[in-house]
This record gives sequence, C-alpha cells and structure tokens, in this order.
Amino acid sequence: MKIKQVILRHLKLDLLHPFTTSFGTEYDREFILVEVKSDDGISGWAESVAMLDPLYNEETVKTNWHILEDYLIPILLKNEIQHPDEISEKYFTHIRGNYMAKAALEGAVWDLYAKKQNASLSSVLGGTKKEIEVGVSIGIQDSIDSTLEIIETRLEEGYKRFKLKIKPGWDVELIDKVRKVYPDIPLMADANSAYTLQDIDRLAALDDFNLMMIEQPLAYNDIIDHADLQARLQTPICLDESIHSLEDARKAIKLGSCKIINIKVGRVGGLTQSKKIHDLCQEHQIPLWCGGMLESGIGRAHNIAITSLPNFILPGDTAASSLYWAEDIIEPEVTVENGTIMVPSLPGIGYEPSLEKINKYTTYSQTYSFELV
Ligand code: OSB
Ligand code: MG
Repeated sequence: MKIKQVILRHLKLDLLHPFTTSFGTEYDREFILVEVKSDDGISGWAESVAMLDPLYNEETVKTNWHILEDYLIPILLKNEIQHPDEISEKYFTHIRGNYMAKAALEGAVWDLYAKKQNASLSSVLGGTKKEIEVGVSIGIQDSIDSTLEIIETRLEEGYKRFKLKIKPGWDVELIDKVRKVYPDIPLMADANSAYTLQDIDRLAALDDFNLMMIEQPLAYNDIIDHADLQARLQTPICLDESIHSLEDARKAIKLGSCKIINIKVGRVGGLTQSKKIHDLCQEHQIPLWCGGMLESGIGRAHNIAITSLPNFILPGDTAASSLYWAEDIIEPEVTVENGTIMVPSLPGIGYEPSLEKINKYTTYSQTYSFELV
C-alpha cells in the first residue's frame, strides 16, 4: 500500500449537553480528522481522540498535530506498507508515547486497507459479532434527581449498562439513591482518577451496591496502588487511564490491579495494539469493553469495529450519535436499537464520511503529499 496524501482537518462540534467528569466539563469537541489517500484514489478515515487540554492524559489536539505533521506522516509517506500491523509494530516503534496521534493515523490506514480488500473493518480485525451491546456514560449532574431522570430516559431507550461519573462527595450517596430506585440495573462508576488510597474506606463503601465495576479510581498512571485497592474490594476494578500498552496490560494482570479492562483504541496506540491486548486479556479471562472519548461518527465507527471481537464481553460506551451531536459527520449516523448496534458489513468503517458536513465543521486543514517529503 502506497499512501500518496494525508489530509489533517481540525474540526469543532458542539456537544448537545455539557459532559462533566472529575477532571472538568466539556462543552464541545475539537479534534483532528485524518484522511489518508492511496494512489488509486481510495480514502481511509480516522479521528484523534486527544482532547483540547491535557486533563484525561498528557496528549492534546496541538501535540497530536505536531507529532502527526513532524514525525508520523513523513514516515508513512516514505514507506510502502504491506499490512497495517507494520505501522505500530515496525514504523512507529522508535517514537515514544503519543499513542492517540499514532492511533489516528494507523486507524485511517486500517480503514483504507479494509476498503482495498473490499471487506469490513470488523472482519479484517478478526471481529466475530454481527451486533454489539452498548451502555451510556452519564456525566456529573447538578443533582441526584436529574441523574435519575437521565437514567430513566436511557433505560427506556434500551441501553444495556449505566455508568455514572463519580468524584469525592458525588459518590456513595449518589449510588445509594440510584440503587434504591433501580435495584437491578447494570450499574458502574467511573472516577477518572479522583481518589487515592487514603479514600479506601469510601471506595470500600461502594461494595454494598452490587456495581459491575469501579473504573479508574486511583491515579491515571498507577497500577501498584490499584492492586492494593483491588485486594480490599469485592467490586471489580476496571482500568482505563493506566493502560497504554500490551506491557501495561500484562503487568496489571500480573499484579492483580484490575479484573476488567476498558480499551480505548486511541489510548493504546491503535487497532493493532488493541487486538494484541484483546488476545492477552482473552487468554487471562479478563473481560473487555470499549471505552469512549465523545467521538464523532468516524471514531464511533472504529469503536464498533473493534468491539466486534469476541472478548469485548461487556457493553461499551459507544452510544448513539444523537446523544452527542445535533448532526454527525457520517451517513448514516450511529443508531442504537434496544441497546444494540448492528456491526456494518460494508467495506472499511462501513459509514460514509459526509464531506459536506465535514467541511462545515472544519476550522483549518493541511494536506501532506508524497512528492513533498
Ligand atoms: O473516562 O471514559 C472516560 C469521556 C471523555 C474522557 C474520558 C472518558 C469519557 C467518557 C465518555 O466516559 C464516553 C463516551 O460517551 O464517549
Ligand atoms: Mg473512564
């Protein structure tokens, strides 16, 4: 495969509802859309999930643009690639970190590769499921009552699992009240690293509520304290922020830092590394689910494809486009029926990027061509 051209676009989409986590509130999403073009004129698409500010991890939209422009795109334009696995396994290995930037470019090549095989992205990744089950991630609200109202609506819409964002002071009472109204719903909490081991009693109090898991309670870069915490808790710990690689996953499993892992393709450096973590976790009976980063339809399509692999056992965070955006940039939008998304069988990501809508939300763009490298 010879990549002739890469186009980076900077887009801004307003969220329908602000999204609050323990680290801050998002009102919109600014992100980089990557388009790669081969010599036969086929395009592959992906998006970077890096946020505007380094609050979830250290990457940002600007650091991603820099790493893509100055390092990753030149490597891709200079080399002929036989298979997308080579990108993270061979060509990007000497560039440290910057996983979201790497994943964005690699993801676009995966889409292109699948289209060239006339196969769905799901099938070239080894996906086996024809449909996937999804839940929702519910941000921190002004009151417990408004949280209960959102749960009621999402329950009626059919979502299969309810994740509530928590932080110190918005935790035990919240979960207690939700459990009193909904004793049986699949419920979990995500702390986005808001606690330390000093909060162990508060976290242990959550054991009373039959949660499916507690996601990333401790530091964003920790797997040691999480092992101590897991030894004290009945509730499974799920790691998100702390897992960047196959090696991180191996060490976390070995230490007993978690019983579940949330895979975000961007956080772990792309689809190839996601597959490797998938296989390792399957071997160790660690169930997976696919996390979300408030993606546009392009990132959502990639999430659907990876979730079709067999060890994505638990419902993920890939909710319908209409929960986030007035209009999405793909056609058709991602829809959820009875908590289920049909995995597309069309070539590549299986949704058509709408150039008209993409142009509408693009604030600036840059084209990189083979001839100029
Ligand atoms: O921790 O899973 C997280 C959104 C932004 C950053 C981190 C997280 C999230 C979500 C939202 O939970 C998931 C989604 O609906 O896309
Ligand atoms: Mg999380």
